[in-house]
Amino acid sequence: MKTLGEFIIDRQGEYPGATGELSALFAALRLASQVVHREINKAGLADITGAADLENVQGEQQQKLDIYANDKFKVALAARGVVCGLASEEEERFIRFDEGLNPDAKYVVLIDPLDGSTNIDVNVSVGTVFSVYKRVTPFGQPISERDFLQRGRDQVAAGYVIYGSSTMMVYSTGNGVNGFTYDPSLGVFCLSHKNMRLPKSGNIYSVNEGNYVHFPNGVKKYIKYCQVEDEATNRPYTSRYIGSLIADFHRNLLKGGIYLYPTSSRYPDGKLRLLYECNPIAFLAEQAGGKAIGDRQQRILDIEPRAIHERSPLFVGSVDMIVKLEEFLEGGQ
Ligand code: AHM
Ligand code: MG
Repeated sequence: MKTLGEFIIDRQGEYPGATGELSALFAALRLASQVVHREINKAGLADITGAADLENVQGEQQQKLDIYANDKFKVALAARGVVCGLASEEEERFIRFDEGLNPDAKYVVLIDPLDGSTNIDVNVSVGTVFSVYKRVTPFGQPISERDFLQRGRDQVAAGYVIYGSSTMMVYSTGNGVNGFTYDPSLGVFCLSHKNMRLPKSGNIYSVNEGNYVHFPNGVKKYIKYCQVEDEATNRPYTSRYIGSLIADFHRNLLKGGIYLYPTSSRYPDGKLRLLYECNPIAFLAEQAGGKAIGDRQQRILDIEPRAIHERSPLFVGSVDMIVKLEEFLEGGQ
């Protein structure tokens, strides 16, 4: 049995000149996620569920655990000395750690500390999703927004923690995807899913169909295609939607499937945030052999970001299913 810590040290040897900074960053993510795991497991017993009577910058109601998780990841990442700045779904502006604390740190992190947090109150899976880049601002100069507004293809690492029936961390540093299951009795993440591959095709589609009437035509037609009977292509597909991006993606990563969050009248630009939801998931999907596109069929990882909290439609999953969807997007407007 290999622990996450051992795995990271082994892998570091494969990168000549590695300084251990990325390993330290992962140690921070690991520690914060263990603390969040502990807290989530008390949901229902302690007074930690429900709304916090605060809104985030996007006008969304913050949950108590959103704020808790944000604080834990922020503190853990600041403390290791390897991160110069953090952008979070829960913070209006990026946070600087380069003033005094970590002036020479080379990484920036973008994070949704607790995604799908309304699922907490009903004991359904939630997650943390993160993205890591090298700063572009020269050392010695104050970091700026452009350190965060990098294209997804420039990610150094990305991953998520899923707090499900068990807690797992799944990540990639651009050399495949590996998954680690947390053993709370030992307090360690153990390598349980080596070199994860997204099946080339599948029979699961995941979308909030309640918004169907507001979807673009191509997406509507694709959903109908998923529902039509055809033995050769294993249709009708099965519909599975948890409403927690990480849990929906995780299932599809293991089983094969497609996740869709298109534009709708409520969310004309899509709901998911490009920088700390779409990009890390797209990076993992591609690293596992899958595909991730936006509504103009552009590769998610090639989108030039304009704002930290910018949204994007997202279609991600098994490559054959995304290619089929593209036919509908092309013809469907
Ligand atoms: P959040 O970051 O505020 O939790 O919202 C993101 C979540 C995703 O996890 C999930 O896929 C999506 O919102 C569900 O949205 P909807 O309820 O519109 O289907
Ligand atoms: Mg989110």
